[in-house]
Amino acid sequence: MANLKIDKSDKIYVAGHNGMVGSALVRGLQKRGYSNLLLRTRKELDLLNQGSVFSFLQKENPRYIFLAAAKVGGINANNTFRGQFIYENLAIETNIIHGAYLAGIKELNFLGSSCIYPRDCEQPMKEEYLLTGPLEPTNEPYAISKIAGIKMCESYNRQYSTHYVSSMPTNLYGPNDNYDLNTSHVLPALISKAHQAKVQEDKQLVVWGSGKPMREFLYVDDAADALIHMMENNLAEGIFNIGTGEEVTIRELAEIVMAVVGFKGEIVFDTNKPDGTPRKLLSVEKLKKLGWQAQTKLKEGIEKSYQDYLENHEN
Ligand code: GFB
Repeated sequence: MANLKIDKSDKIYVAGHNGMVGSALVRGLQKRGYSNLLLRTRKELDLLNQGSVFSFLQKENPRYIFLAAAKVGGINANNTFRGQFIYENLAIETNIIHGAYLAGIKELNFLGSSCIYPRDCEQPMKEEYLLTGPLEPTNEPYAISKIAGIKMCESYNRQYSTHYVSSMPTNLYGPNDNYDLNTSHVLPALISKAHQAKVQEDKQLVVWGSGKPMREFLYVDDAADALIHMMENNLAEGIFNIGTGEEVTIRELAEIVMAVVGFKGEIVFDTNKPDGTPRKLLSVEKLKKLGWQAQTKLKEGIEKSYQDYLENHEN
């Protein structure tokens, strides 16, 4: 357990507050009455710049840090921008985690991803399966950077008695998602493609890969809720998976998206595109035992996301 309970007026730094997870965290924290949020845009603070990050943390000295800043993207972005994914994520993590330690900040929650687990991992994937086998090649640089972050938290806790925890969310979606078809994840891509196909009265929806991989999807406000729950429960160390415990095939996902969007054409699979990991279902028992469970059903979450797409991202 960490030292003291967090107070609603304590200064909380959300790194990456303009991203999908960071913005959901800000919504969630404000809803619960946290009134002292420390936020910096990329223009105000370059997280790749070690000196700037160190002096910012020294000066502001937040009580708690959510490390939600990261270079992220879907299967194509991960596979194409491999150098940027490993470098930028390592730089952001080392700057913030080491900077937090230097500034005497004891509590931090580091966000990773379910792709840290081995490609052919036993399912559902428990936290203890980390580093028990080779990784999925399409996102290995990203996964390695996130594993480094987990190990930094663990090592700093042991050597310096910090309370740095790591959270591993499954595939997230929701407001503020990225709809660029080259770099996005599958869910926003399918929402955008199905909508455009409906508007243009196309007959087909192109889905990458075989449609057979299975994925677990969590609405981002639920993920934020889990992260705040972790903070409020004073968790002090370890890895915590965040997911729904339920999975669908990519084909099933495309069918749900088509039903929500109202596109009635047929699905065609572009098998020149990679499938990636065959399955990655998280075991969510650890957080469940601590009283947290996802609330938003997949169809309901997709309906909300489609609404956000129509209001904010269609053009
Ligand atoms: O969401 P996604 O890009 O990433 O793709 P991953 C999931 C599955 O959906 C893959 C298929 O099998 C894709 O081939 N898919 C079908 C599509 N149609 C599309 C499409 O139009 N766009 C996209 N993007 N996919 C990422 C990792 O893995 O997930 C990251 O690369 C991270 O490291 C993140 O862990 C959560 O689930 O395969």
